Amino acid sequence: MLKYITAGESHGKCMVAVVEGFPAGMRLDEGAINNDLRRRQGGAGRGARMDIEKDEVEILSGVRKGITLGSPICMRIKNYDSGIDRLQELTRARPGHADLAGAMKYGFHDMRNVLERASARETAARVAAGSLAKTLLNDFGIKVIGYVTGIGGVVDETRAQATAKNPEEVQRLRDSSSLYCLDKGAEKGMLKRIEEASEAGDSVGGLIEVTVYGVPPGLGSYAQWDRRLDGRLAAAVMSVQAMKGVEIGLGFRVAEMPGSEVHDGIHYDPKSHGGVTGGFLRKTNRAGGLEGGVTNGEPVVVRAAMKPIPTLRKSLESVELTTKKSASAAAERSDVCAVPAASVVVEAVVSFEIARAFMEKFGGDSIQETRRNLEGYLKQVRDL
Ligand code: EPS
Repeated sequence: MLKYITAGESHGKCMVAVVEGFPAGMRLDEGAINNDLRRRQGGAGRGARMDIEKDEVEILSGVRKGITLGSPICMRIKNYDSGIDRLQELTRARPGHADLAGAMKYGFHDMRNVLERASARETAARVAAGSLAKTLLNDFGIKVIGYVTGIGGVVDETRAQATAKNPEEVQRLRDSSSLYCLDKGAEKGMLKRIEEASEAGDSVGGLIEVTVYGVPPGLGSYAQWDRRLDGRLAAAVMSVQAMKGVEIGLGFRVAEMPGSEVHDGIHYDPKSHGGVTGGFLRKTNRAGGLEGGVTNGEPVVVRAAMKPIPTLRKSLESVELTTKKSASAAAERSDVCAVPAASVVVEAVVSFEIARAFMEKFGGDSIQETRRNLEGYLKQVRDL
């Protein structure tokens, strides 16, 4: 089974991702991983730490002459701001961070022991793993694109059209925006909101959407609760630091609308989807590409809500752990808005989960074997 773990503290020596179960025979695209790492460091609203770090992946195992071997792939990203043992104690928990809950759980008096691992710095390792998964998916014509759809209450209302546009156009729009947003007008309003928050010593959250194009039908399963792909995607996305909500397709809006306006009618055109769905198609995609926890061949659409970064210059109320007296929360250096960066992380975890479901369905120890299995299955779908 395809899986990964990460290791590393925010100001330790490095961040590490180990990917296990990756098939042999794939050309590993180090440049693509580094490009995603660079994107994760960017986006307007980032703080001073990102001027220090220069995230680049070093591949330590699982690859020979640029080709995967089927063995675990270990990837390391160096931390330049790495003085973990010299950093001062944290005894005034920051509301919204893992500080206090983590201190109670592990019995730490110094909450730096919590924040170092809870920090979103860990997402650099997740992006490396997700980017690797994305290379695998690209090989099979599946494209995963994450973009920002809202910041601090300014929402890109045009975003719903992303699924109708072709993926190249969506990626071009995303990559030409300083906030990884598809609409210039909305971007302007979002930038203003970040500036206002920055001036006020505050922070802002936002909305992220990820669309997966070219997914074959049949990933995930309705046969058991923990095989439903919508549930697995939701868990993966919710596990990203600062996420507070996840939606698939119409998401929460389904609760307000009648059934006749929620479900996607079924049509048939043998030429649709390049034959991947056996000719079945939908003219709408309100289900976000998932029915019964199984992909139906339409683009998978996942949305996430990110809370504002909880480290504020304008400190929140807290309690000093030693004296138990009221004190303002520790005001560490921080980002004002990390929504663009988080869109790269959500794109990465969605990519990994789709790749995991893809490998579960088609299996194979080598890419060639996986491809044979996929082709056999697509013939079965066409002959339905
Ligand atoms: C983070 C706090 C900041 C962010 C960090 C996440 O770091 P520092 O405490 O060193 O100023 O910059 O994000 C990253 C380092 C990163 O690579 O994204 C936190 O507390 O979660």
